Amino acid sequence: MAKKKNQDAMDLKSQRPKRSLWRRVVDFALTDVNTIVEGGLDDAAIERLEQVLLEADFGIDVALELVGELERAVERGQIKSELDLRQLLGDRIRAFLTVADVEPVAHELRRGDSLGVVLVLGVNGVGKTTTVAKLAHALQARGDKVIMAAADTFRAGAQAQLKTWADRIGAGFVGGGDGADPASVAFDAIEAARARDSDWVLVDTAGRLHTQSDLMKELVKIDRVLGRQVEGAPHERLLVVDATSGQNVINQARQFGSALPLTGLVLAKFDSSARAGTVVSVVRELDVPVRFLGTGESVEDLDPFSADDYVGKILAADE
Ligand SMILES: Nc1nc2c(ncn2[C@@H]2O[C@H](COP(=O)(O)OP(=O)(O)O)[C@@H](O)[C@H]2O)c(=O)[nH]1
Ligand SMILES: [Mg+2]
Repeated sequence: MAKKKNQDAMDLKSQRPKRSLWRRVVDFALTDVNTIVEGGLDDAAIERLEQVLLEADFGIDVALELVGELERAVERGQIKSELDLRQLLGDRIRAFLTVADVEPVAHELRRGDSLGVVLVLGVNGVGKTTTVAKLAHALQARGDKVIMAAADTFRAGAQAQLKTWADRIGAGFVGGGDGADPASVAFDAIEAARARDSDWVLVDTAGRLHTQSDLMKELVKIDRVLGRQVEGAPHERLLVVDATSGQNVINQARQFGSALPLTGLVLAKFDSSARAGTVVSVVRELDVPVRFLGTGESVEDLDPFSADDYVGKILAADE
């Protein structure tokens, strides 16, 4: 479990540090910002800018909107310097990331009076189990008592993987063995939390069953069992997505989101080759806020998501 946090994200093909979105906008799309300030955006520059935004996975709608806004601002003479340009992009991207009815402290997990129940969802391999471990670690570090529930009973070894994390973190563990009924694991975990006076139950789930509809049915069943046992549970339904998988993330979010109302997204693997725009297009498309970024493989590698930090990072002036 190497910690990669301190390494610069690398563009694997070129082995050079990855350029920030801002650098790419300036270097590839708007080769000479002064010309644009004076003479406006010509078709070639517009096309290059769209290209840069699409390559960064903003998706077609957001890319077109951003370019349109920029064009209008240039026409109105509102862009007088590189700084104006950067500010405009930053403001627009920040606006895209703002979901209407989200509390300001988006990373605080919602909970009930006696117990907080968090259901963690997502397709295979995206980082669900690791995210459960990271959340458990963060909650335990502030003095809360956590039970990790292994409701992925489908994939061989999934139970053992979660148990290993629980032991390492010092959290409680409830499982049912490979092949057990996941809803009964969820049930047992709530019972155990009451018996042990725990503060949280974090439910890890399967990412794949025999069919997609089997999976969704199972998740809905787990959800219902949790809701019957604890008022308002699950208080969070977090969808974990792999930040490197680009626009596929949107399809995943749509599928899970149509089975259960999601309360937030966790973008795992944000440390590797995440493209800047994925976050923006997902939030825009689904109106579900990003709550955390996974930034590595160890338990500390989970950052609360902040739109300001995010925009600051992707529009950083230096490479
Ligand atoms: N680099 C990196 N790797 C991660 C991150 N989160 C999970 N992983 C790795 O992704 C792989 C799959 O993770 P896992 O939690 O088992 O996925 P699950 O199938 O959704 O439960 C493992 O090798 C994890 O170490 C992350 O934020 N960054
Ligand atoms: Mg797993």
